[in-house]
Amino acid sequence: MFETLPTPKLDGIIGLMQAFAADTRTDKIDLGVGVYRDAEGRTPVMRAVKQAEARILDTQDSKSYLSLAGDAAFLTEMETLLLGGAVPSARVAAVGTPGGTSAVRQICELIAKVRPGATVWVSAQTWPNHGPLIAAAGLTARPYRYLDAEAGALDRAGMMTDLAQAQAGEVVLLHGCCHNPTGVDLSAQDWAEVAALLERSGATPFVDMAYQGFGEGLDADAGGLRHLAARLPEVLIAASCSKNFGLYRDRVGIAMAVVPDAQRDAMAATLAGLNRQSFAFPPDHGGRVVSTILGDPMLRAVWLEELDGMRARVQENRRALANALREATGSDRMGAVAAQQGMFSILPLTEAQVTKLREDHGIYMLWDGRVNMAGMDPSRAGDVARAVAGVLRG
Ligand code: PLP
Ligand code: TYF
Repeated sequence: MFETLPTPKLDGIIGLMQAFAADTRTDKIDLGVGVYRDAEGRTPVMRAVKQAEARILDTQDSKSYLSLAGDAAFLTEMETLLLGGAVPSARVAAVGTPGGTSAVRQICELIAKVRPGATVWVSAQTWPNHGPLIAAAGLTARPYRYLDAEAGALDRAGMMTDLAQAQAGEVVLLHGCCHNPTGVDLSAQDWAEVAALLERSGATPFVDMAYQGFGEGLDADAGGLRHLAARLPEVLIAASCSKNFGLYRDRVGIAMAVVPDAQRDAMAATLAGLNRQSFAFPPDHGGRVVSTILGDPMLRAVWLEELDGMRARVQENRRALANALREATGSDRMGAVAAQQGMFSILPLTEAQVTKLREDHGIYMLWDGRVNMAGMDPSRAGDVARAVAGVLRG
């Protein structure tokens, strides 16, 4: 029956991971896939995670099924981490999902249930998985302007003009913080302006939060989301614990909807039903690690200290690369890299220049010039900057 099955093109980021692994050059540098790396280039299991896992190993007496929504303690702790009490719990419905990817997909399926084919506005540059996940649920992605490439900053006027066209029954996808791929985030004032636009139009915000804690800090990074939740009747949320708990392959995420009290129970049952039709019970182990850490003051302190260290390292790498680029190019054209947030920035390179960096210098980045700031040790910033300056000169 599969004689005519075509070979689909898979995720380009994963292709790049495989190419990097196969590259035998010892001085190669991986600025591709978005995983955190320490000074030795490792993606370690966080200390608090190891301790929580040891505790779970000792005390867990059953692995029997729980509910379709997953572990209640995980859902409650995540609600507090994300929303910080901005709305009463009586307005919040949530389910665990296998990673943030699945949370995005489940929210898209939720939208499709009430508005088949609905428009989802996405920033013109966005995570390469957003388009396929939106399309898989039969929804229609429509871009809004986002990055002012020249300034390395928000195209505020372009964004607000485009979002003013979003209507009730349409959805606006926003990155909660640490925008992937640009590193350009909204200020508190920008969030307030977006909230005012959505309040006027009745369009529904959908916040994808994959890097809480990597920008300015746990609460500051959720400030925009909390503002929307406090002000608007409906907010959709997909969050990932892959980066801030380092739980990537354990697949820990949450799909959440903030709705008026009267719709909360229907929403909770609908989200649970969506889980049932795709995988039934969400994976439990990683979520239990998260709730064990967040629910214990000692483990929480250990986790926060390590997360603060990860954020500081990414910021240090940003400054190191911005300085090295200034030195190597003799210009401040890429100076904005220092001020951007989270793991990613876009360097102003063509796809041919990106290919040359990979082939001639063993420096791997995404086809659109996206670099993962955590992929590099500051001691290699000079090598990266000189190679980038070289390909820019042609
Ligand atoms: N959303 C964005 C913007 C991301 O960058 C990622 C990747 O980490 C995710 C969602 C989901 O990641 P995961 O499925 O690994 O939790
Ligand atoms: O953008 C990234 O690199 C991360 C990791 O299908 C990732 O978000 C990449 C591809 C993918 C899922 C996660």
